[in-house]
Amino acid sequence: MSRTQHDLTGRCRVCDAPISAFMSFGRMPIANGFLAAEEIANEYFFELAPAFCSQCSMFQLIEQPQPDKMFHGQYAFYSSTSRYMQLHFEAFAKAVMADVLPGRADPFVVELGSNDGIMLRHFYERGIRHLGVEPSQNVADVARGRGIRTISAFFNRKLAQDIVAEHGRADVMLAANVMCHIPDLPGVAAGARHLLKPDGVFIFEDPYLGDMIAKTSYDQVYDEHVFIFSATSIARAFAPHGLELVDVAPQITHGGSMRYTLAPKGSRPASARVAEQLAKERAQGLDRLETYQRFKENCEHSRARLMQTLEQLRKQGRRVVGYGATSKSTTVTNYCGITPQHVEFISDTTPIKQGKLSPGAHIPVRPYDEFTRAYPDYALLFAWNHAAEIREKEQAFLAAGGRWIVYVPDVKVVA
Ligand code: DWN
Ligand code: ZN
Repeated sequence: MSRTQHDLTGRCRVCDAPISAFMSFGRMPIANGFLAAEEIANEYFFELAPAFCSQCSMFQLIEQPQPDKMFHGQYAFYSSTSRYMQLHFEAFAKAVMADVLPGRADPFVVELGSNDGIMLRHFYERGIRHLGVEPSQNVADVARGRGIRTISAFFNRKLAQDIVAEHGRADVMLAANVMCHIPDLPGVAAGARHLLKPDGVFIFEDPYLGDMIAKTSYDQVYDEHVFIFSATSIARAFAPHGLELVDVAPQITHGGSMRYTLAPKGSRPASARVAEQLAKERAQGLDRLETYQRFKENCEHSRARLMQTLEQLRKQGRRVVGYGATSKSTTVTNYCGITPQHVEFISDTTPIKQGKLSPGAHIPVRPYDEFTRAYPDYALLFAWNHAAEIREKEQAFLAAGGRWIVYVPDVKVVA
């Protein structure tokens, strides 16, 4: 029997309280499941429905595909495709070296979901002991090719024990845009507590729930993002495992992210920023179900506005091309009903995506030169989180009369 919106219920992945979906984005394919025409018949779909746990405040998916359907030897996202993100991770690594590593003898740094080594390379280049844990073989191979020590595995308590047995405990654990992908958050928290030294720290960042709610950036919700975190939910999820939230730092990456620092309870004082952030989240209503019911209405409104714009341009015979075959765009195209009649193709610089069709909507993905060779009238900015970098390099598109269609925080056509 196929499940409907009404029976989308389950148990909180963190605290086990009963939860139910407050909305459904409908039938969704794997966000990074770019495919060939002959694979369409076997395309996998699931129901993308988020829930909010009133007990621990965790925003989560009711249903998530099996991890090996999403992270495997053909994983389509290579972190190093954005120059700005390279700079961001260099700064992140340097901040860790300056703030945490001084005074530590032969420190050991472990990164979860280290992808192609975009952050660990800075530790490797300085001869710092490091280990990447990356389940997607193809991106891990890129890191290994650069000399970065990487194992291909999913992190959990058992793996933490194996790492301790082979390398000893970690001074620092890092993760960027990874923790929100792991359904067994309690298992990772327990593994982290085991792996960390008593004075170690776990620093990770992920898209921030407060930004997603404020900007109606619903495209952060897709199969890989089983959670969207807040300081409130992170503090509550890690406390039972002896890890305390001791710092938070907002980031501009991925449309608004938060960096969380956790440490063994009592090992260091919590910064005043933590209490401030928790108060801010209460004021925003992140701990109340009504906030998510309003978010649902905002999503519906955004969808209507975007489709109205695209339909109008289609009727006028304008050429619209998508910019950036992001994971996020899979939610947008499938939730809104965007077809190849609305968007001729999606331009993307990632070779593994090119020549394929976008998941579910089956819009062709083409190399970037096809965008520059004959500029469209409009470019739908699916990679809106990289807007600064993209607008800087696409001035010729605007000069040629091209216009951007953006949908975060509002649907707008901009020069
Ligand atoms: O959490 C995740 C984040 C970090 O990365 C993963 N679940 C998967 C992935 O999400 P995404 O695919 O939404 O990430 P991006 O960084 O928004 O993807 C950008 C896409 O756009 C890439 O396919 C590369 C492409 N691109 C491009 O064609 N031209 C990007 C830039 C900056 C460009 O100039
Ligand atoms: Zn809960």
